[in-house]
Amino acid sequence: MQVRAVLIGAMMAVLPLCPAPAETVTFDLVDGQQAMGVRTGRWQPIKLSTDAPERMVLKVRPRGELRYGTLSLGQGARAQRMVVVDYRAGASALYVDADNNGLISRRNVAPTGEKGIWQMAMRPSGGTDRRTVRFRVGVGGRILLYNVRGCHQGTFPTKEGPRPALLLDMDGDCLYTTTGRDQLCVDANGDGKFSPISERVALRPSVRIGRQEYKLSVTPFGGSAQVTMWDRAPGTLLATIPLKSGALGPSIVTLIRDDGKAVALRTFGEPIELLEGEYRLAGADLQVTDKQGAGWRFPFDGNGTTTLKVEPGKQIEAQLIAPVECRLAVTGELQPEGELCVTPDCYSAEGLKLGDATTGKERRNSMPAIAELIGQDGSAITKGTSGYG
Ligand SMILES: [Ca+2]
Ligand SMILES: [Ca+2]
Repeated sequence: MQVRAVLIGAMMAVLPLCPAPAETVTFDLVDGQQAMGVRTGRWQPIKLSTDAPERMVLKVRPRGELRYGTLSLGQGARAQRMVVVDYRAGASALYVDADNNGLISRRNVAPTGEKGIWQMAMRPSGGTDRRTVRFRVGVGGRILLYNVRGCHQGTFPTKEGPRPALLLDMDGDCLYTTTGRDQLCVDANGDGKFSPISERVALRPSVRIGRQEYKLSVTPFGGSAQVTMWDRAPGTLLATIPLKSGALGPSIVTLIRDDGKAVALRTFGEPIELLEGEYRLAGADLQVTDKQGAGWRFPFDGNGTTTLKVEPGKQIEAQLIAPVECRLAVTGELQPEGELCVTPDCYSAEGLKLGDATTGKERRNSMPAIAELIGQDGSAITKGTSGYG
């Protein structure tokens, strides 16, 4: 994908040039099973195995079958700590290597709580606050379930003033990250509740709460956040899908903006207005008419690796979905008397995977028109399977 930035002087003149100031807000740990009516600490599974880890010293006498798993709390190499379940139906014991020294002794036994729930206070790696972690064994003893009790509570700036807010660690690693399932709740309308649609959102570098968008940077353990109210300004994208020959029909390229919003691009070869932000390619559905007049359809999907950065008052130009390259993938398993199938998978430069191309109503395994689509080195790429007896 080639991107070129062009400044549009006329647009710059009408756009506000001073960004809103960032505000630092603080969040405090609330060690409760509920905060403002929201349940904290979702149960997370840890897979248990009967294979003992290599570096482990066991100084307890097992009464049942030992099963091992890994709990990850905090950040860095020391985030992972071993858990050992001495499994006996109805009378299991749990050991947690909370101090992370690879040694399991009587000191590591988790206190038995009510309803078979163990409870231990632990400091996540790299963090300062001790967290209450609760455990229970799943039915059959193949998984251990745990939850980290509590969340972080603070206030969040809105145009109507500060509003109550919560940070929720939804994946149980004691960290607030923008790549996982963690969430932010802000009672923007001040009714004492968090609307699940407009006031409870996935934690991302930019979030929309109510009608306002914010840029957001939260410290890993949730103590504070930098918050900037943000109104996205428009920029311009000139996207092209280069074809060596043939003609592009009505096609769609799907982009996912940094706030998770999906945008369908349908205009190619002429500039269109898009709100500023980082857009990631997430799919495409191209319709191409080849030189013989036959119509082809090329579906792409997957998680594109490259992003388009649309900046206010600027135009970027981007070539999309070209070139396409092949990688060999082994499909299926080699049976004793069977055959091994090797399939060339085709990917766009952005990392999108080409699905089965179709022409007319017919579904085909080979795609002679693909060379027309990529047109970079002129080599024909066909998609099919080769067998080895
Ligand atoms: Ca988390
Ligand atoms: Ca509310």
